Amino acid sequence: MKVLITGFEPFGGSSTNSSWEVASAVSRVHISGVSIEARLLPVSFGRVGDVLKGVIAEVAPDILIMLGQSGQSESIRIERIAINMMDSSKPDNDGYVPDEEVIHPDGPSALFSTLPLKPLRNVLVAQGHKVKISNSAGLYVCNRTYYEALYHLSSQGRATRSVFVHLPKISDEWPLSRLQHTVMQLIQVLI
Ligand code: PCA
Repeated sequence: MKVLITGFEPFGGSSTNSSWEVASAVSRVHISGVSIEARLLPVSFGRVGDVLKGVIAEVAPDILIMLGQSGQSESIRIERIAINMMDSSKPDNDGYVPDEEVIHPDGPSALFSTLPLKPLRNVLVAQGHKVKISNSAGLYVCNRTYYEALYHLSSQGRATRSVFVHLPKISDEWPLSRLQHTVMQLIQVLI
């Protein structure tokens, strides 16, 4: 069983990104019969799709978990939907600011996670983790990444099941160990 877990480089003037801190920490944990590969993604509307396709081809995962940081979030958000749109008032790390741009003109308006999210959420909540299902990953680079993954995997006919998860910033309430514990549990439930 192969799990690919992605995180992002810092953006918006921060020096760290909780998604990469967690992805790299989780990939160092050993679970028998499971390989967990972590890869770093650029916060770039223009480049993230090709980088993601490259790592999917390289790792050929059974499960793809994409992590992103959402500063405002009070809980860990399991994202249900990716929207075929990019829009932002803030530039990405290449200085690009999209204005209501479609990601794939031939793609559907929205694509959905290929994992059973409610059972996953229910198990994690029962274990005491603070997680909820979210119906919007925003329209910034995380949403683009999620859409790209779901579009690419389905057009390639790959059986990889995937989900995007937004994490809060690391803080006193959300130390790295807590975020890591929830993501590790999420992987345990999925495998
Ligand atoms: N969060 C951003 C992009 C990279 C990240 O970690 C987002 O929510 O779109």
